[in-house]
Amino acid sequence: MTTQRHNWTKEEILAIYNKPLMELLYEAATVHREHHDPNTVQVSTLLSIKTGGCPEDCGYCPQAARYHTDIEGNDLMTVSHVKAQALRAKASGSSRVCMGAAWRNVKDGPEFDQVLEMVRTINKLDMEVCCTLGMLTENQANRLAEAGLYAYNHNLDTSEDYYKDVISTRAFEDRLETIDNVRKSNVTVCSGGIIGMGEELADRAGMLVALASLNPQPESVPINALVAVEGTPMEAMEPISIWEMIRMVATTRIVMPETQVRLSAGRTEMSREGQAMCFFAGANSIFAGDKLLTTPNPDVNEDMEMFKLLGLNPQKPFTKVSQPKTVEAEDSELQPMDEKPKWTRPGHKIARNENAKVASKLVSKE
Ligand code: SAM
Ligand code: DTB
Ligand code: SF4
Repeated sequence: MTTQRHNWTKEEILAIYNKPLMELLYEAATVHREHHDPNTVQVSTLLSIKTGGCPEDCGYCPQAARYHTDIEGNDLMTVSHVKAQALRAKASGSSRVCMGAAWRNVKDGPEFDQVLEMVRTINKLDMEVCCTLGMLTENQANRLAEAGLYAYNHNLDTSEDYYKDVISTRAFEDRLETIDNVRKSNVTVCSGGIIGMGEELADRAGMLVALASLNPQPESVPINALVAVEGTPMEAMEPISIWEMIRMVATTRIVMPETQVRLSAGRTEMSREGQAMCFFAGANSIFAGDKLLTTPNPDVNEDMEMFKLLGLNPQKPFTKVSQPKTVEAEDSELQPMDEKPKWTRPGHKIARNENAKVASKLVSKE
């Protein structure tokens, strides 16, 4: 079985999602341990550098100018304000700052230059920098890369089929094009979606098909639960149950074993027990800080207490180590084990790091 399989079908993914819960958890936790340290969780802090007034019509979003929500719009933040916020985030244990702008797309000019300066500034603080600024050209992606951007977030949000029911001002294809532009630069891809927008299970599976078929798969996949904000077309949407989040996280982990699965919007509604099950099912990243972009998020101190309770450690910046891959290969290609990572199941053969060619197609002996 290859580590990154790009030809998952919707039916296969639905079958995984609908497994008896204990089977699903066991399978997801097993995949998780083969590729990640189960006790390490990456922590990102969101910063809304340009809030509100967006021309798009994303049905879930409180920042769309056309909806009457309570959020306070702002102009682009100054670089010094961003630096101060990044320092706070670092002091509270975050390894990454993710800057969001309520833009349809990036426009070349002084505002983009200011964002590039923000990226350079945070980079100098020895933190990973992520941006989510809407659609990007290849040239803009390269300029962000040169400034030191680590990741670009651009969510598919839902399946291609359901996309038009959620957003009419751009198409699913446009999202894929931006992701492709990011992929051509050396910035890592962060792309995921939202559950609880009235979609069918088949749409959740469809979104995972689209994400998993990206080659390579995104380095990180945020799974958001809809935050139903008054004034948006989705204000009256029923909240999802924690079991749906656990199933979605577990399924994402199984179909994208190497990716960092981020438990994103919606954590204020989740108990510690619920979040613990998500971490067990393969979530290994969160957004921390008392605000997401415009809506509330758990208090940092409460998150750190939860980490302590669960024995989780925040990941240090720039330390993501991909675990050896598990694919079909001849036994003869394998080198003897040097040292087995403590989170790898017994019976799995591990390649020596120096044997990079073979390491990229290691074997799982089941
Ligand atoms: N404007 C850029 C864009 O759309 O790509 C970047 C910012 S946008 C707010 C980033 C992501 O936040 C969206 O793609 C969506 O997945 C998520 N998001 C926005 N509003 C949300 C809500 N109410 N609940 C959950 N996720 C939400
Ligand atoms: C992502 O997938 N979730 C984050 C981040 N990427 C940019 C944003 C969540 C926003 C929730 C609604 C709000 O706070 O405005
Ligand atoms: Fe604008 Fe992004 Fe919100 Fe859509 S999700 S309305 S593009 S800020």
